[in-house]
Amino acid sequence: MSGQNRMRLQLTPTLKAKTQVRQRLLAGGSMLAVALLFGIGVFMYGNFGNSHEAFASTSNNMGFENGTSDWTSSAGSWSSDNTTCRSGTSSLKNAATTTAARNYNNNANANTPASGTNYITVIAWAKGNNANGRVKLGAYNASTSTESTQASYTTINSSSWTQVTYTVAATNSKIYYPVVYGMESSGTGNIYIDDVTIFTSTSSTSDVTDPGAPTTFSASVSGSSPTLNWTAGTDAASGINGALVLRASGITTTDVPVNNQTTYSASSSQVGPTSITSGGTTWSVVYNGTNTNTFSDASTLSTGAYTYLVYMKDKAGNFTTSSTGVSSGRTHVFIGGSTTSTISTTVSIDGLYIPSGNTLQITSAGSLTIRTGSSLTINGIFEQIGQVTNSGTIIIGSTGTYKYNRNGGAGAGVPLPTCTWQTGSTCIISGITANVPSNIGQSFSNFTWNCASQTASLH
Ligand SMILES: [Ca+2]
Repeated sequence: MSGQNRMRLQLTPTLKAKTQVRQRLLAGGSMLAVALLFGIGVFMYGNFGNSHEAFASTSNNMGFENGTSDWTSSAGSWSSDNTTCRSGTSSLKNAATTTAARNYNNNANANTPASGTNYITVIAWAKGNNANGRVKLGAYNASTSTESTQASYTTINSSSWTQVTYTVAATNSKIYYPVVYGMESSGTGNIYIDDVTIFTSTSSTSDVTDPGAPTTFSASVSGSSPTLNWTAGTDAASGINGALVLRASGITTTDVPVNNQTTYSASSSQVGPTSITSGGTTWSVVYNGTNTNTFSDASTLSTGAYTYLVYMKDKAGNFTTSSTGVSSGRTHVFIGGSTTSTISTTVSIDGLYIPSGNTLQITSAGSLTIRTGSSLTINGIFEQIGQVTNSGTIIIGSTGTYKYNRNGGAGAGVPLPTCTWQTGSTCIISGITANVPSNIGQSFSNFTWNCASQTASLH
Protein backbone atom coordinates (compact mmCIF):
# COMPACT_ATOMS: atom_id res chain seq x y z
CA MET A 1 0.00 0.00 0.00
CA SER A 2 2.83 2.31 0.84
CA GLY A 3 4.42 1.54 -2.49
CA GLN A 4 1.21 2.35 -4.37
CA ASN A 5 1.02 5.67 -2.67
CA ARG A 6 4.53 6.63 -3.61
CA MET A 7 3.82 5.77 -7.21
CA ARG A 8 0.71 7.97 -7.27
CA LEU A 9 2.64 10.82 -5.80
CA GLN A 10 5.18 10.68 -8.52
CA LEU A 11 2.52 10.76 -11.21
CA THR A 12 0.11 13.33 -9.86
CA PRO A 13 0.33 17.11 -9.72
CA THR A 14 0.64 18.97 -6.48
CA LEU A 15 -3.08 19.62 -6.23
CA LYS A 16 -3.72 15.91 -6.09
CA ALA A 17 -1.21 15.49 -3.32
CA LYS A 18 -3.01 18.17 -1.38
CA THR A 19 -6.30 16.34 -1.83
CA GLN A 20 -4.75 13.21 -0.47
CA VAL A 21 -3.69 15.03 2.64
CA ARG A 22 -7.24 16.24 3.12
CA GLN A 23 -8.59 12.72 2.77
CA ARG A 24 -6.26 11.49 5.43
CA LEU A 25 -7.35 14.19 7.78
CA LEU A 26 -10.95 13.23 7.24
CA ALA A 27 -9.98 9.81 8.49
CA GLY A 28 -9.71 11.47 11.91
CA GLY A 29 -8.19 9.67 14.87
CA SER A 30 -5.88 7.33 12.99
CA MET A 31 -3.74 10.18 11.74
CA LEU A 32 -0.57 9.23 13.53
CA ALA A 33 -0.85 5.65 12.34
CA VAL A 34 -1.41 6.93 8.82
CA ALA A 35 1.65 9.11 9.07
CA LEU A 36 3.77 6.12 10.10
CA LEU A 37 2.38 4.00 7.30
CA PHE A 38 3.17 6.60 4.68
CA GLY A 39 6.28 7.93 6.26
CA ILE A 40 8.33 7.69 3.10
CA GLY A 41 5.64 8.86 0.71
CA VAL A 42 4.63 11.94 2.61
CA PHE A 43 8.16 13.26 2.53
CA MET A 44 7.42 14.15 -1.07
CA TYR A 45 4.47 16.37 -0.20
CA GLY A 46 6.69 19.31 0.44
CA ASN A 47 5.89 21.29 -2.67
CA PHE A 48 2.18 21.79 -2.77
CA GLY A 49 0.26 24.98 -2.52
CA ASN A 50 1.39 28.54 -2.01
CA SER A 51 3.79 27.53 0.69
CA HIS A 52 6.95 29.43 -0.04
CA GLU A 53 6.56 32.24 2.41
CA ALA A 54 8.59 33.01 5.45
CA PHE A 55 5.39 32.93 7.45
CA ALA A 56 1.79 32.31 6.63
CA SER A 57 -0.10 34.90 4.72
CA THR A 58 -3.11 36.07 6.67
CA SER A 59 -4.99 36.61 3.44
CA ASN A 60 -6.24 33.03 3.28
CA ASN A 61 -9.46 33.83 5.06
CA MET A 62 -7.93 33.75 8.53
CA GLY A 63 -10.61 36.20 9.66
CA PHE A 64 -13.45 34.18 8.08
CA GLU A 65 -14.72 37.12 6.05
CA ASN A 66 -15.05 34.67 3.16
CA GLY A 67 -17.19 32.31 5.22
CA THR A 68 -15.59 28.91 5.59
CA SER A 69 -13.47 29.16 2.43
CA ASP A 70 -9.96 27.72 2.84
CA TRP A 71 -11.05 25.91 6.01
CA THR A 72 -11.84 22.21 6.21
CA SER A 73 -13.77 20.47 8.95
CA SER A 74 -12.50 17.06 9.90
CA ALA A 75 -14.77 16.55 12.91
CA GLY A 76 -17.84 18.24 14.34
CA SER A 77 -20.31 20.75 12.96
CA TRP A 78 -18.84 24.03 11.70
CA SER A 79 -20.39 26.93 9.80
CA SER A 80 -19.92 30.60 9.00
CA ASP A 81 -21.46 33.02 11.50
CA ASN A 82 -22.46 36.67 11.11
CA THR A 83 -23.74 37.40 14.62
CA THR A 84 -20.68 37.05 16.85
CA CYS A 85 -17.55 38.43 15.21
CA ARG A 86 -14.38 39.90 16.63
CA SER A 87 -13.37 41.58 13.37
CA GLY A 88 -15.32 42.28 10.24
CA THR A 89 -18.75 40.72 9.80
CA SER A 90 -18.03 37.02 9.91
CA SER A 91 -16.53 34.34 12.14
CA LEU A 92 -16.33 30.53 12.29
CA LYS A 93 -18.93 28.81 14.44
CA ASN A 94 -18.78 25.36 16.00
CA ALA A 95 -22.05 23.81 17.14
CA ALA A 96 -20.13 22.29 20.01
CA THR A 97 -20.79 19.10 21.94
CA THR A 98 -18.68 17.18 24.44
CA THR A 99 -16.89 15.52 21.52
CA ALA A 100 -13.94 17.48 20.13
CA ALA A 101 -14.53 19.21 16.79
CA ARG A 102 -11.61 19.96 14.48
CA ASN A 103 -11.08 22.44 11.65
CA TYR A 104 -7.96 23.43 9.74
CA ASN A 105 -6.74 25.79 7.01
CA ASN A 106 -4.39 24.05 4.61
CA ASN A 107 -4.01 27.16 2.47
CA ALA A 108 -2.46 29.20 5.27
CA ASN A 109 0.88 27.47 5.07
CA ALA A 110 3.77 28.43 7.29
CA ASN A 111 7.06 27.21 5.88
CA THR A 112 9.84 26.78 8.42
CA PRO A 113 13.38 27.90 7.54
CA ALA A 114 16.02 25.37 6.53
CA SER A 115 18.34 26.09 9.43
CA GLY A 116 18.36 27.25 13.01
CA THR A 117 16.07 26.44 15.90
CA ASN A 118 12.56 27.36 14.83
CA TYR A 119 9.08 27.37 16.27
CA ILE A 120 5.55 27.53 14.96
CA THR A 121 3.04 29.78 16.68
CA VAL A 122 -0.70 29.63 16.16
CA ILE A 123 -2.93 32.35 17.60
CA ALA A 124 -6.73 32.43 17.52
CA TRP A 125 -9.50 34.38 19.25
CA ALA A 126 -12.50 32.51 20.66
CA LYS A 127 -15.80 33.25 22.34
CA GLY A 128 -18.67 31.05 23.49
CA ASN A 129 -22.32 31.46 24.36
CA ASN A 130 -21.98 29.86 27.78
CA ALA A 131 -19.30 29.06 30.36
CA ASN A 132 -18.60 25.55 29.08
CA GLY A 133 -16.81 26.32 25.82
CA ARG A 134 -13.28 25.00 25.36
CA VAL A 135 -10.78 25.67 22.58
CA LYS A 136 -7.32 24.37 21.79
CA LEU A 137 -4.94 24.82 18.88
CA GLY A 138 -2.75 22.61 16.79
CA ALA A 139 0.00 22.97 14.20
CA TYR A 140 -0.25 20.36 11.46
CA ASN A 141 2.98 19.40 9.73
CA ALA A 142 1.73 18.73 6.22
CA SER A 143 5.14 17.49 5.15
CA THR A 144 5.02 14.56 7.55
CA SER A 145 1.27 14.34 8.20
CA THR A 146 1.81 14.75 11.90
CA GLU A 147 0.24 17.23 14.25
CA SER A 148 1.30 18.90 17.45
CA THR A 149 -1.60 19.92 19.63
CA GLN A 150 -1.95 21.83 22.87
CA ALA A 151 -1.95 19.54 25.88
CA SER A 152 -5.12 21.05 27.29
CA TYR A 153 -8.09 23.16 26.29
CA THR A 154 -8.50 26.83 27.17
CA THR A 155 -11.79 27.78 28.80
CA ILE A 156 -13.59 30.56 26.97
CA ASN A 157 -16.63 32.60 27.95
CA SER A 158 -19.55 34.49 26.50
CA SER A 159 -18.64 38.01 27.64
CA SER A 160 -15.40 38.70 25.78
CA TRP A 161 -13.04 37.26 23.20
CA THR A 162 -10.26 35.07 24.59
CA GLN A 163 -6.88 34.99 22.88
CA VAL A 164 -5.52 31.44 22.63
CA THR A 165 -1.86 31.00 21.69
CA TYR A 166 0.24 27.95 21.00
CA THR A 167 3.97 27.81 20.27
CA VAL A 168 5.72 24.53 19.56
CA ALA A 169 9.18 23.49 18.37
CA ALA A 170 9.13 22.95 14.61
CA THR A 171 11.04 20.80 12.19
CA ASN A 172 12.98 22.83 9.64
CA SER A 173 11.98 22.98 5.97
CA LYS A 174 8.45 21.78 6.67
CA ILE A 175 5.00 23.13 5.95
CA TYR A 176 2.59 23.78 8.78
CA TYR A 177 -0.97 24.94 8.88
CA PRO A 178 -3.24 25.97 11.73
CA VAL A 179 -5.77 23.71 13.41
CA VAL A 180 -8.55 24.72 15.81
CA TYR A 181 -10.49 22.46 18.14
CA GLY A 182 -13.72 23.24 19.98
CA MET A 183 -15.84 21.35 22.51
CA GLU A 184 -18.09 21.83 25.54
CA SER A 185 -17.21 20.55 28.99
CA SER A 186 -20.88 19.54 29.30
CA GLY A 187 -24.03 19.88 27.25
CA THR A 188 -24.01 21.78 23.98
CA GLY A 189 -23.23 25.35 22.96
CA ASN A 190 -21.77 27.60 20.31
CA ILE A 191 -18.09 28.37 19.97
CA TYR A 192 -16.93 31.21 17.73
CA ILE A 193 -13.42 31.44 16.29
CA ASP A 194 -12.02 34.54 14.62
CA ASP A 195 -8.72 36.14 13.53
CA VAL A 196 -6.32 33.19 13.30
CA THR A 197 -2.60 33.65 12.69
CA ILE A 198 0.23 31.20 12.07
CA PHE A 199 3.90 32.09 11.72
CA THR A 200 7.41 30.83 12.28
CA SER A 201 9.94 32.41 14.60
CA THR A 202 13.01 31.59 16.64
CA SER A 203 11.20 32.32 19.91
CA SER A 204 9.90 29.49 22.08
CA THR A 205 7.15 31.68 23.48
CA SER A 206 4.09 33.16 21.80
CA ASP A 207 4.41 36.84 20.93
CA VAL A 208 1.52 38.66 22.58
CA THR A 209 3.34 41.98 22.96
CA ASP A 210 2.51 44.93 20.74
CA PRO A 211 5.46 46.35 18.80
CA GLY A 212 6.97 49.75 19.51
CA ALA A 213 5.52 52.87 17.96
CA PRO A 214 6.80 54.39 14.73
CA THR A 215 8.76 57.63 15.22
CA THR A 216 10.39 60.56 13.40
CA PHE A 217 7.72 61.24 10.82
CA SER A 218 7.77 63.48 7.84
CA ALA A 219 5.09 64.04 5.24
CA SER A 220 5.12 65.52 1.77
CA VAL A 221 2.68 65.85 -1.11
CA SER A 222 3.33 65.57 -4.82
CA GLY A 223 0.24 66.59 -6.77
CA SER A 224 -2.49 64.96 -4.72
CA SER A 225 -0.38 62.03 -3.53
CA PRO A 226 0.90 62.21 0.05
CA THR A 227 4.01 60.30 1.03
CA LEU A 228 4.70 59.49 4.66
CA ASN A 229 8.11 58.46 5.93
CA TRP A 230 8.98 57.34 9.42
CA THR A 231 11.40 55.27 11.47
CA ALA A 232 10.07 51.80 12.20
CA GLY A 233 9.33 50.79 15.77
CA THR A 234 10.93 47.61 17.04
CA ASP A 235 9.62 44.28 18.25
CA ALA A 236 11.80 42.02 20.35
CA ALA A 237 9.58 38.96 20.35
CA SER A 238 8.79 38.07 16.74
CA GLY A 239 10.10 41.04 14.78
CA ILE A 240 8.54 43.83 12.76
CA ASN A 241 6.66 42.62 9.72
CA GLY A 242 5.26 45.79 8.22
CA ALA A 243 2.74 48.50 8.96
CA LEU A 244 -0.95 49.32 8.93
CA VAL A 245 -2.05 52.77 7.74
CA LEU A 246 -5.50 54.29 8.21
CA ARG A 247 -6.81 57.50 6.64
CA ALA A 248 -9.74 59.75 7.52
CA SER A 249 -10.96 62.96 5.96
CA GLY A 250 -10.36 66.09 7.99
CA ILE A 251 -8.24 66.79 11.03
CA THR A 252 -9.30 63.96 13.31
CA THR A 253 -7.75 63.84 16.76
CA THR A 254 -9.29 60.74 18.36
CA ASP A 255 -7.23 57.61 18.95
CA VAL A 256 -8.28 54.46 17.13
CA PRO A 257 -7.82 51.01 18.71
CA VAL A 258 -7.30 48.14 16.28
CA ASN A 259 -7.62 44.38 16.70
CA ASN A 260 -4.48 42.32 16.76
CA GLN A 261 -4.24 39.36 14.36
CA THR A 262 -6.82 40.98 12.08
CA THR A 263 -6.35 41.11 8.32
CA TYR A 264 -7.41 44.67 7.67
CA SER A 265 -7.86 44.85 3.93
CA ALA A 266 -6.23 47.52 1.81
CA SER A 267 -6.29 45.60 -1.44
CA SER A 268 -8.44 43.15 -3.32
CA SER A 269 -6.08 40.31 -2.42
CA GLN A 270 -6.71 40.71 1.29
CA VAL A 271 -9.85 39.35 2.91
CA GLY A 272 -10.92 41.45 5.84
CA PRO A 273 -12.37 44.73 7.08
CA THR A 274 -11.69 47.64 4.71
CA SER A 275 -12.53 50.35 7.24
CA ILE A 276 -12.72 51.02 10.98
CA THR A 277 -15.35 53.23 12.57
CA SER A 278 -14.23 54.77 15.85
CA GLY A 279 -15.55 57.80 17.70
CA GLY A 280 -17.98 58.55 14.89
CA THR A 281 -15.23 58.69 12.28
CA THR A 282 -14.80 56.13 9.53
CA TRP A 283 -11.18 55.34 8.75
CA SER A 284 -10.21 53.74 5.46
CA VAL A 285 -7.59 51.02 5.57
CA VAL A 286 -5.13 52.34 3.00
CA TYR A 287 -2.15 50.08 3.69
CA ASN A 288 -1.55 46.72 5.37
CA GLY A 289 1.70 45.28 4.10
CA THR A 290 5.36 44.70 4.66
CA ASN A 291 6.63 48.28 4.25
CA THR A 292 8.21 49.23 7.55
CA ASN A 293 9.04 52.92 7.10
CA THR A 294 7.22 54.51 4.17
CA PHE A 295 3.83 54.76 2.52
CA SER A 296 2.70 56.63 -0.59
CA ASP A 297 -1.03 57.07 -0.98
CA ALA A 298 -1.93 56.46 -4.61
CA SER A 299 -5.61 57.22 -4.04
CA THR A 300 -7.24 60.09 -5.90
CA LEU A 301 -7.77 62.55 -3.08
CA SER A 302 -9.94 65.62 -3.36
CA THR A 303 -8.95 69.00 -1.94
CA GLY A 304 -8.99 69.08 1.83
CA ALA A 305 -7.27 67.95 5.00
CA TYR A 306 -6.58 64.33 5.87
CA THR A 307 -5.38 62.44 8.91
CA TYR A 308 -3.21 59.35 8.69
CA LEU A 309 -2.56 56.87 11.49
CA VAL A 310 0.42 54.51 11.20
CA TYR A 311 0.74 51.33 13.27
CA MET A 312 3.72 48.98 13.26
CA LYS A 313 2.86 45.29 12.81
CA ASP A 314 4.86 42.28 14.02
CA LYS A 315 4.96 38.72 12.69
CA ALA A 316 2.37 37.65 15.25
CA GLY A 317 -0.08 40.19 13.84
CA ASN A 318 0.12 42.53 16.84
CA PHE A 319 -0.24 46.23 16.10
CA THR A 320 1.25 49.21 17.91
CA THR A 321 -0.73 49.82 21.11
CA SER A 322 -3.63 47.99 19.61
CA SER A 323 -5.92 48.39 22.61
CA THR A 324 -5.73 52.18 22.71
CA GLY A 325 -4.29 53.39 19.44
CA VAL A 326 -2.58 56.14 21.43
CA SER A 327 0.91 55.53 20.12
CA SER A 328 0.10 55.08 16.50
CA GLY A 329 1.83 57.68 14.35
CA ARG A 330 -0.48 60.60 13.55
CA THR A 331 0.14 62.81 10.54
CA HIS A 332 -2.04 65.54 9.05
CA VAL A 333 -1.76 66.35 5.36
CA PHE A 334 -3.50 69.05 3.33
CA ILE A 335 -4.17 68.51 -0.36
CA GLY A 336 -4.48 71.39 -2.83
CA GLY A 337 -6.75 74.43 -2.45
CA SER A 338 -7.78 76.63 0.44
CA THR A 339 -8.75 74.47 3.38
CA THR A 340 -8.98 75.84 6.91
CA SER A 341 -9.02 73.26 9.70
CA THR A 342 -8.87 73.51 13.45
CA ILE A 343 -7.61 71.50 16.41
CA SER A 344 -9.71 72.10 19.53
CA THR A 345 -8.64 69.24 21.76
CA THR A 346 -5.50 67.74 23.24
CA VAL A 347 -3.60 65.78 20.64
CA SER A 348 -0.08 64.65 19.78
CA ILE A 349 1.04 64.54 16.19
CA ASP A 350 4.04 63.15 14.34
CA GLY A 351 3.80 64.90 11.02
CA LEU A 352 2.11 67.82 9.28
CA TYR A 353 2.17 69.10 5.73
CA ILE A 354 0.39 72.38 4.93
CA PRO A 355 0.82 73.61 1.35
CA SER A 356 0.36 77.26 0.40
CA GLY A 357 -3.20 78.53 0.70
CA ASN A 358 -4.23 76.25 3.58
CA THR A 359 -4.59 77.05 7.27
CA LEU A 360 -4.43 74.98 10.44
CA GLN A 361 -5.57 76.77 13.58
CA ILE A 362 -4.97 75.58 17.14
CA THR A 363 -7.98 77.11 18.92
CA SER A 364 -7.98 78.40 22.50
CA ALA A 365 -9.26 74.97 23.60
CA GLY A 366 -6.59 73.17 21.60
CA SER A 367 -3.33 71.76 22.91
CA LEU A 368 -0.98 70.35 20.31
CA THR A 369 2.13 68.33 21.14
CA ILE A 370 4.60 67.77 18.31
CA ARG A 371 6.28 64.54 19.25
CA THR A 372 10.02 63.94 19.43
CA GLY A 373 11.70 63.44 16.10
CA SER A 374 8.78 64.48 13.94
CA SER A 375 9.09 66.99 11.13
CA LEU A 376 6.39 69.53 10.22
CA THR A 377 6.42 71.39 6.93
CA ILE A 378 4.34 74.56 6.76
CA ASN A 379 4.00 76.36 3.44
CA GLY A 380 0.55 77.69 4.35
CA ILE A 381 -0.57 79.23 7.64
CA PHE A 382 -0.19 77.72 11.10
CA GLU A 383 -2.08 79.78 13.67
CA GLN A 384 -1.53 79.25 17.38
CA ILE A 385 -4.23 80.50 19.74
CA GLY A 386 -4.03 77.63 22.23
CA GLN A 387 -1.02 75.61 23.37
CA VAL A 388 1.75 74.19 21.21
CA THR A 389 4.48 72.00 22.71
CA ASN A 390 7.24 71.30 20.24
CA SER A 391 9.63 68.36 20.63
CA GLY A 392 10.15 67.98 16.90
CA THR A 393 11.14 70.17 13.98
CA ILE A 394 8.91 72.89 12.53
CA ILE A 395 9.95 74.11 9.09
CA ILE A 396 8.30 77.32 7.91
CA GLY A 397 8.77 77.31 4.15
CA SER A 398 9.17 80.24 1.78
CA THR A 399 5.40 80.73 1.51
CA GLY A 400 4.68 79.69 5.09
CA THR A 401 3.44 81.73 8.04
CA TYR A 402 3.49 81.00 11.76
CA LYS A 403 0.88 83.20 13.36
CA TYR A 404 1.23 83.51 17.13
CA ASN A 405 -2.23 84.86 17.94
CA ARG A 406 -2.49 84.98 21.73
CA ASN A 407 -1.01 86.65 24.77
CA GLY A 408 2.39 85.44 25.79
CA GLY A 409 1.43 84.63 29.37
CA ALA A 410 3.22 85.62 32.57
CA GLY A 411 6.81 84.64 33.26
CA ALA A 412 8.07 81.96 30.84
CA GLY A 413 4.44 81.83 29.76
CA VAL A 414 3.69 80.38 26.38
CA PRO A 415 6.86 80.46 24.30
CA LEU A 416 7.00 80.85 20.57
CA PRO A 417 8.08 77.38 19.41
CA THR A 418 11.51 77.18 17.87
CA CYS A 419 11.14 76.99 14.09
CA THR A 420 13.39 76.76 11.07
CA TRP A 421 12.56 79.95 9.16
CA GLN A 422 13.34 79.55 5.47
CA THR A 423 13.91 82.60 3.29
CA GLY A 424 10.58 84.25 2.55
CA SER A 425 8.82 82.73 5.58
CA THR A 426 6.82 84.94 7.91
CA CYS A 427 6.30 85.15 11.65
CA ILE A 428 3.28 87.20 12.71
CA ILE A 429 2.88 88.09 16.38
CA SER A 430 -0.69 89.16 17.13
CA GLY A 431 -3.03 88.87 20.08
CA ILE A 432 -0.54 90.14 22.64
CA THR A 433 -2.16 92.12 25.43
CA ALA A 434 0.49 92.42 28.13
CA ASN A 435 3.10 89.67 27.77
CA VAL A 436 5.71 89.06 25.09
CA PRO A 437 6.15 85.33 24.43
CA SER A 438 9.47 83.84 25.48
CA ASN A 439 11.81 82.31 22.90
CA ILE A 440 11.11 85.17 20.53
CA GLY A 441 14.76 85.76 19.64
CA GLN A 442 14.90 83.59 16.52
CA SER A 443 16.41 84.05 13.05
CA PHE A 444 13.29 85.15 11.22
CA SER A 445 12.96 85.96 7.53
CA ASN A 446 9.92 88.26 7.64
CA PHE A 447 8.58 89.41 11.01
CA THR A 448 5.34 91.30 11.71
CA TRP A 449 4.15 92.67 15.06
CA ASN A 450 0.43 93.43 14.86
CA CYS A 451 -1.21 93.46 18.30
CA ALA A 452 -4.30 95.66 18.25
CA SER A 453 -5.22 94.80 21.86
CA GLN A 454 -1.85 95.53 23.35
CA THR A 455 -2.38 97.39 26.64
CA ALA A 456 1.14 98.54 27.41
CA SER A 457 4.39 99.41 25.76
CA LEU A 458 6.43 96.23 25.66
CA HIS A 459 10.17 95.91 25.35
CA1 LIG B 1 -13.90 38.05 11.21
